[in-house]
Amino acid sequence: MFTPRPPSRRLLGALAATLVTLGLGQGARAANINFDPDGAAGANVTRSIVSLDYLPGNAVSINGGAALAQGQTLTTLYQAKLGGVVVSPGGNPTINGLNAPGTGFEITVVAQFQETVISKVDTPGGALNGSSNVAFAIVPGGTNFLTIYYDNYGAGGGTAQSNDLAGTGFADGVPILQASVGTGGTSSFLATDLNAAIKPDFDAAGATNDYPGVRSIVGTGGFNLVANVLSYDPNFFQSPLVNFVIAALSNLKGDVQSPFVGVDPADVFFTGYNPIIGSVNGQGQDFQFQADANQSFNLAAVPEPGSVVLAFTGLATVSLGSLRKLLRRRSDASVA
Ligand SMILES: [Ca+2]
Ligand SMILES: [Ca+2]
Ligand SMILES: [Ca+2]
Repeated sequence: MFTPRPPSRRLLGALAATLVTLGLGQGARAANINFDPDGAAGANVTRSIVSLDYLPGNAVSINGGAALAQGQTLTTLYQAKLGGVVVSPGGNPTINGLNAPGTGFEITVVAQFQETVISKVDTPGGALNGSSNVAFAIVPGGTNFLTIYYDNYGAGGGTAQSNDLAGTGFADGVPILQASVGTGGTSSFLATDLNAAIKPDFDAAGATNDYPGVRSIVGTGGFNLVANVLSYDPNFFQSPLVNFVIAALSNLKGDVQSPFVGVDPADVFFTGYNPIIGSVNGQGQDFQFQADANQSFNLAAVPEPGSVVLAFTGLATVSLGSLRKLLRRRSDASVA
């Protein structure tokens, strides 16, 4: 099995510096990007897209279960497959072969990052309710990466179409974008039935309860990851990417929620991690939840000719000033 290697610290440091000097320092701008879902070699055409629209996928916060406490930092894993693209002015064009069983191709996203509990408000409630409202900040450190794969599984070659229930096939094929999950992101979750004696089934997705006997607390939330692009394949991403936002924000729509209703809970994550949720998800060690995200992009801002001229003028002024100072010191020294 191919396990994605997290980018080295040195590379991340270099990236951060580059972002400040080239991209974010000059104000990256949100924009449509040109995206070819099967690369230059595949039959699908390049489109100007507003966002990548992922299908509901799986996330797990390790140690995010019953013992979750304010100030705690925990690791979260996320994996999902692309369902389509959103174009402007509105629409989801058909992408031929995307997720076609056996014969097609897929685009999958996997991420690992750390988050810290910045607030946790528990409300006792009555016999049925009892709520907990938790807010997180995405923090640097630990193993941190986000990778998008293109996998032409229909062509053979030993890769696999991803399987949500098994949790397999998400980190194979060809990496077409590598990023680090940066600071500035947030996430939240509101659990609403902590006191209920009988919790709903953990797996209410599809025709089958694949986790008989396992139940879950009920709640919804959202996340908003800001990721910095380390590298990308220009055969797929045909715009100068700087960073992007991958978000599942609509609490009402249940973009983040448990129990699972729109996708089967994964047995294992792409790192090989088996969630430890116990008999009630959210009351054991880990917390596993459904996450339905969209990804929108920021492009490098092209500096205007005027600002470049000003910058050079500024440098010239400093240099001339230093020169004058130096000359003055020399003449002072010669007087003394
Ligand atoms: Ca193509
Ligand atoms: Ca795959
Ligand atoms: Ca199921």
